[in-house]
Amino acid sequence: MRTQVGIIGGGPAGLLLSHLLHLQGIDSVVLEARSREYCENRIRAGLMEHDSAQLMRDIGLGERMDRIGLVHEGIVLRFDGRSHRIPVTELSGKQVMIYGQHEVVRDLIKARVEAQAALLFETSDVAIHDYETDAPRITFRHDGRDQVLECDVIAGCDGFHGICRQTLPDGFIRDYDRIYPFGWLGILADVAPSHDELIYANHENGFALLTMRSSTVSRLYLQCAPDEDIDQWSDDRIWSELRVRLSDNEGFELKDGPITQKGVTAMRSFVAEPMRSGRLFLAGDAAHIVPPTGAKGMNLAFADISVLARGLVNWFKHGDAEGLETYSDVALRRVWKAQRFSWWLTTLMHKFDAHTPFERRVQIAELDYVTGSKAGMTTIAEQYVGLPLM
Ligand code: RFL
Ligand code: PHB
Repeated sequence: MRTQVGIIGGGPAGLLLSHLLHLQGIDSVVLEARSREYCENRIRAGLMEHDSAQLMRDIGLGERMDRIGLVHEGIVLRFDGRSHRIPVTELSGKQVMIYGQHEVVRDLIKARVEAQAALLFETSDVAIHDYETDAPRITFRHDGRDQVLECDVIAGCDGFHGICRQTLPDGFIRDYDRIYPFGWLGILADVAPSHDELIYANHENGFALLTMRSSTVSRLYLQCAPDEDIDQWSDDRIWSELRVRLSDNEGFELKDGPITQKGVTAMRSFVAEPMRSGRLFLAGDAAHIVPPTGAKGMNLAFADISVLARGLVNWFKHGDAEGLETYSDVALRRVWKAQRFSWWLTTLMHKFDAHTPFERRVQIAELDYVTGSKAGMTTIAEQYVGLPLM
C-alpha cells in the first residue's frame, strides 16, 4: 500500500489532519488501534476554543456542532463561598463551544468515511521505519494480515501512550514533565446542568468543576488522589462531596441524577521537544499533554494540525519545505503558552496538601485579585477562549 501521508492514530489530531489534507487533494491513510465504536464513544474533552469551533465550520463540519453544541460567553470562579463571573466574550470578543470530543470524532470519522478514505480501525503491531530517509514505511497488522504502508511522511498522532514518540532514539527528544499530586474523578449524569455556565470551585476539600455535555447531561469533576479507588465512591458520596465543594453563600443548589459513567484521570504536564525527526512529525497528545483544568488538550491538537497541514500542503503542492522545517518551533511556541496557562489555572484552583497556611492564603488572595481586576480577568479570558491557532 502507498500513500502520501501515513497517519498513526484516529483521535482528533489524526482525523483532522486526514480531512484537511483531503480538502487539498493530498492522500493519506489513517491507522487506528481501536474500533470505530470505541473511538466514537470515548468520553474526554468537552470545550472547544473559539478558533477550534471556527475551524470545524471552515472545513464543512460545523453544522451538527452549531445545532447541538452550547455557546458559552462566561465562566464562574468560586472560592471562599463567593462566586465571580468572568465575562470571557465581553473581555476577549470570542466565545467557546461546549461540544464533546466524541462528537468531534464522530463528525470527522463520518466525513472521512463519506470521502471513502482509507481509515483502518483495529490495526495492531504498528511500527515505523526509515523515517530519517525519504522513503518512510509503516508496518502493521490488519484483518489478520501483515501489511506495509509506504509513504512520504509519517504523522505520529497516536496520543500520549502511542509508539511514535517512543520509537525515537534515547537522547533525541528532551522531555519536560510535571506530575501533580492529585487526579480528577469525573462523572457523567443524566440531569440538567445546575448552572448555565461552567463553575470552577476552589474549596478547602479540593477542587470541583461543574460542566456539561448538553441541556440534559451534566459532567462534573472532583479533585481526588491520583490513584483514587473509584469503588470507594458510591453515587451518594460523589453527590454529597460535589454539593460541599460547589456550595456558595448565595444558596447555589446542585441538582443530582443518575450517574451513567465515572472514572479517574491522573494529571500531568508534559512536552517532548522537538516535535519532528526527519520525516516523522508528532502532533497532539503524542507530543504533549496538559492537566485538563484549562481545557486545552484537544485544542492544542487542533493547533498543531493546523500548522502541520499548512506545511504539508506547501511542500506537496509547491515543493516549499519551510513550513515543515519550522513546524516544531512554531507549534511549540503555542504549546508552551497553553502549558503555562494550564499549569497556572491548575495551581490556582486546586488544594495542595504541601501548601503551608501562608501559601493557601496567597492562593486565595491571587483569586481575589484576578477576579477583582479587569486586567486579571482579561488575561484569563484571552487564554481561555484560546490564542490564535497559528
Ligand atoms: P488521542 O485522542 O489520545 O488519540 C490518539 C489515538 O491514537 C490511537 N493509538 C494508536 N493507533 C494505532 N497504533 C498505535 N500504536 C496507537 N496508539 C494509540 C488511540 O487509540 C487514539 O485513538 O490524541 P489526540 O488526537 O492528540 O487528541 C488529544 C485529546 O484527546 C486530548 O488532549 C483531550 O482529550 C484532553 N482533554 C481536553 N481537551 C480539551 O481541549 N478540552 C477539554 O475540555 C478537555 N477535557 C481532556 C479533558 C482529557 C481528559 N482525560 C480523560 C485525559 C478532560 C479529561 C478528563
Ligand atoms: C469538560 O467539559 O469535560 C471540561 C470543560 C472544561 C474544563 C475541563 C473539562 O476546564
